[in-house]
Amino acid sequence: MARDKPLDLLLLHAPSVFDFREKSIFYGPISDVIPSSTVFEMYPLGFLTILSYLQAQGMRVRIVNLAVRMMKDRKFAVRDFLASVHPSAVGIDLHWLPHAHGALEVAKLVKEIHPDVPVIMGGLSSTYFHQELITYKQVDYVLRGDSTEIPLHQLLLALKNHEPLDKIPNLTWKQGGLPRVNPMTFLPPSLDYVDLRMDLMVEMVLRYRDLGSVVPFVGWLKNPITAVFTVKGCAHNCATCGSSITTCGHLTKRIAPTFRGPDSLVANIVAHSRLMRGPIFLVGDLLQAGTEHAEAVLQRLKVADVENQIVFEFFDLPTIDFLRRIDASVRNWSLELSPESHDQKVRGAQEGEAPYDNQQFEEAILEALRLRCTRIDVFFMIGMPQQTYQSVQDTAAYCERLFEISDRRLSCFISPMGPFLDPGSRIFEAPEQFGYRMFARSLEDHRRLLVEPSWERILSYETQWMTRAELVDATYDAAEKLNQSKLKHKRISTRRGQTVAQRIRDARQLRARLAAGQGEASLQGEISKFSESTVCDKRELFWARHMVNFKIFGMLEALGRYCFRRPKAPAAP
Ligand code: B12
Ligand code: SF4
Repeated sequence: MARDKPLDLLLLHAPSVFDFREKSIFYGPISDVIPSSTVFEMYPLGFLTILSYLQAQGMRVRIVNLAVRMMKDRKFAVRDFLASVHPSAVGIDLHWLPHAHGALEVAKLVKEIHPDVPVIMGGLSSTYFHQELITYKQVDYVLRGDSTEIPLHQLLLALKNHEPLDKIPNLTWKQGGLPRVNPMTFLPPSLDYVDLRMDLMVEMVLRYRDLGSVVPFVGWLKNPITAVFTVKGCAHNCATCGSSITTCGHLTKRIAPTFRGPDSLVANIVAHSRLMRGPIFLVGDLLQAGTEHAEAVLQRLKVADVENQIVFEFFDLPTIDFLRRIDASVRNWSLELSPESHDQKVRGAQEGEAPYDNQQFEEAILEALRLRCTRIDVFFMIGMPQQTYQSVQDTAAYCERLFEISDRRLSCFISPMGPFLDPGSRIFEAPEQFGYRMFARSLEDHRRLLVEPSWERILSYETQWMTRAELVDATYDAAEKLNQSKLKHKRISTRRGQTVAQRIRDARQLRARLAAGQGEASLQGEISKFSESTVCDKRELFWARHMVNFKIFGMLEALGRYCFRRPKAPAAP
């Protein structure tokens, strides 16, 4: 068998807490309204843009989702796996702060096993904490910014050719053991040079005979939702967000959002639709770029006429007219809306000023339901400024009102903001000013919090309106109310509703046992079941399944490209 080209970059995604399989930590419902679990096993979309870009430059890249492999196979030994691969460089994402523990532990293992292989970290949290991150022995390089494909390529070439590193933009590194911070000069003005190529995922599966390493989250093969990013940065200024306009101005130096061109965006949607039938999520509010831009996207979508469901999210409320335009252009569409609270005061404190009131919100919902919109998911959050326990319960009651005025296509979700405040968000930078008290500031503080025994103690903040204990109470009480409303209005089956209700009761009991000082060891193995599907059943997040989720013809095309272009490699361990 022909020997495969050497691996230029191995991209690793760590679990949130490295040894989660041995620990008994009661994480709570912190991941109930996202597809991944409390292990936060989803890797950044940026892994796929890095893969696409570097591969187009002739480099070989492999993505290994260690978190998924560890979840799927309790015996999967990370050390043995790492010893079996021989990449020229290793990249690890510390994009989301909840990976502060796992990402650093994986980096440590890589360094132990391959002391001469450079370890490169990247992502938004790496960017925020780059000065601290570079002081860890296991970290050689940190690439800052929200777009790293090109600087990463430059870095890999420079390392290969033993060239100087002082001109590589956005790089934090070490020279003679001392930290060096190169200026942050790379900020692409357009996003059309990168793509999210799913066919390369198929190729990776074939090349390494390894499906488990590529899937974005456990359960993805049954619910293959995919995403297309439309923007970097944001025009909004939500106080808790680590990617708001204020935060980006400091962190990534992006003072205004940059939008992906309509041609590139729709071409990417079409490419996804050739491979799979699942919904395609447009990450970011198209209207942020103005109606002309959004219209241009809709026109192209109309021509493309893909059969997949297209999921639109809006940060502001779309106008009635724009909803009608979507309906006229896309045959299968749904909406994600995040008013965060029903309470104008809270919404105003979170977003600077409340962008719309409940009446306008309801009008938009009713119009979407009058049209062909197949699904509306409405998200609310707990832990915002000015938000009291009572306000959270009133939000749950407001969900009941939404159920009353709508039909089964609409569902509501409520979840706590956590486990951490986003680094660099306006609240993170000035907690007292917003009425917050923080329990962690540095990367190391957050790393330590992650291994506390319960989510009440893992939460990195409390507010002058709710202590950590009250945030937990508010969550379970609101979740109970919402679950009852969902049952009453037939948003979920009786069985599902009863299971969620039981899980909430169990989680409360577990909390009481932990508070009573019962050793964590006595709870070994029990805890994970109290941390999932408590505030809602995770399956509510997913779309109706297809008989066959993937398209045979598209897969064969990818297979053909792989067979005729590439030599075969030995199977992955
Ligand atoms: C879409 C999105 C999601 C999607 C997932 C998308 C995904 N797989 O990446 C969903 C909804 C599932 C999600 C979940 C979560 N999210 Co989110 N998400 C976003 C959002 C809105 C857009 C991200 C995006 O489109 N990026 C574009 C892609 C192409 O770029 P990228 O992935 O960032 O990668 C580039 C760089 O970051 C960097 N990079 C990243 N990794 C690496 C690794 C290396 C080695 C290198 C060199 C570079 C590098 O280079 C990449 C290529 O240029 C941002 C906010 C925003 N407007 O940015 C929040 C955001 C990133 N999410 C955030 C959070 C907190 C979360 C959750 C922890 C929330 C929770 N408690 O559930 C979870 C974590 C999920 C998990 N890992 O399992 C925070 C992060 C704050 C922080 N610093 O920790 C953000 C900033 C804002 C927010 N509050 O939502 N999220
Ligand atoms: S939370 Fe607010 S600031 Fe952050 S990406 Fe969403 S709309 Fe923009």
